[in-house]
Amino acid sequence: MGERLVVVSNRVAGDRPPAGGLVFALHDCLTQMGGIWVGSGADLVEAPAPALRHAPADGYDRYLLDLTEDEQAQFYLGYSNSVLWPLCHGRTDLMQIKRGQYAGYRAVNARMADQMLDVLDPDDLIWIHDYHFLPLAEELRRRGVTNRIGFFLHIPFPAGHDIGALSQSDALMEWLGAYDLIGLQSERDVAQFIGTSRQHPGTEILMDGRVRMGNRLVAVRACPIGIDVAAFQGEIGTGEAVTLSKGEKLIVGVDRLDYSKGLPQRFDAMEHFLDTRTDADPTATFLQVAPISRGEVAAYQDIRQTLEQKAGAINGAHGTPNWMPIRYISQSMDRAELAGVFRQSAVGLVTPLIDGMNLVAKEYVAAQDPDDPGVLVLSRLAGAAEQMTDALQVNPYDPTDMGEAIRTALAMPLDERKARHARLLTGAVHEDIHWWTRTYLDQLRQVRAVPVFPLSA
Ligand code: GDG
Repeated sequence: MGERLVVVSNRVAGDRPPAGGLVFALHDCLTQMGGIWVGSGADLVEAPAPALRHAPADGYDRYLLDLTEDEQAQFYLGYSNSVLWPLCHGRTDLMQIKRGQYAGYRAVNARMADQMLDVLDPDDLIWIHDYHFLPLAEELRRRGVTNRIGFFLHIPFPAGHDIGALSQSDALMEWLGAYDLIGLQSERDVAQFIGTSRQHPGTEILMDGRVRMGNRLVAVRACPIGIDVAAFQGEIGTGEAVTLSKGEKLIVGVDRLDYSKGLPQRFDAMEHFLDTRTDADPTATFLQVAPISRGEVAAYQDIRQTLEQKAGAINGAHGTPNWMPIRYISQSMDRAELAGVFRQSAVGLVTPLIDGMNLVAKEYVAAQDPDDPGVLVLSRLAGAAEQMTDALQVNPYDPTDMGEAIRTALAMPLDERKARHARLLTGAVHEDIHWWTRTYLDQLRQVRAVPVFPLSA
């Protein structure tokens, strides 16, 4: 049998075309290459099924592990999103370590490995995604799987000093040692990984950039995810436009409602801009779209309240009967509408406190009119900042810095806007989503974590 691609990720595309981000990228890759996609089902079940549920899709096969309510609580909302997500985003203060979560996380990974054995072939190229399934390769290896297994972490690799907050910090490195290739979003993440590896017993950094982990050699590479530029541009013009008055400029932010996205600081930046406004500044309305995600986790409820209060206070202080400076929407928008709003906006604000990559930054650039483009204001702490050096880069913790960047962006001459945009667009087109999958999978085919002698035999 020839090579077949097996992708594993928590979310799997449903029957309708996927809306964005990771799911879109993997759907696109599998549609082109064929293969199978393994992940969690959308609905909860009463009791675990004895096998993965087969759900064919157009061009590839899906196999779903349906979670019980308890597994959803411990594996997904618990260990994945209340422990690993805050850890990787530098928010150890928001970690909610509770009894049963870790066991639930391990149990779902073990069950996934057990049930995957029924669908795996010896020549399969296995590509596991994200923090939900960190231990999956180790589980598969224990069951005798010798295939090449790659991992891609979509979120930042945790800082060395934060990892101590994870009760299973040693296990983390052992899980990673079971892969052949660890893909990370940015060079910053690779540096974090190397720094952490140095402190981990039994791990050694080799001259060729590989890492000896226990008795295996693992390759670690930065491979920044991109978008399908043409597909996103194809959405423009099909959605409804935002109504603005004459001369009014639009500033846009689009993020899942998440504490890593720097939204309170962004609202403060808008407040700074309004507080220091002069007659030279145009009237600018800030539209923030922030669909609720992980609403069951307490930290996500808190951020929502904070934003509602800030929006109300800023509008109360600066609004007039005919104009409100902030339009804040906590519902999801249609993708076509989103593309149109990006196109209409003079400024795109993408200011996460930390982010693995951030696809909105790339989508904003893709959506601009090259003859009259808007300006991207980008956090220097987003993974995307390494590639997108022609954005106006800001410190997302500093509302004054961001407020002044809004002013600079609104006043930027057309020539400079065009030059910056052209370079950003060239980058987004060159390192797009197809480049990402091709580059990652080519590397996975080339590397092999050959077993070597243990360090201290
Ligand atoms: C993780 C990492 C990394 C948002 N609101 C709406 C909507 N979106 C779409 C955006 C974009 C996607 O969701 C969000 O992607 P991001 O990359 O910005 O962020 P995460 O969800 O945190 O993704 C991140 C990514 O994985 C991929 O590796 O870049 O760093 O955290 O596509 O447009 N789409 C629609 N309506 C909305 O209201 N239709």
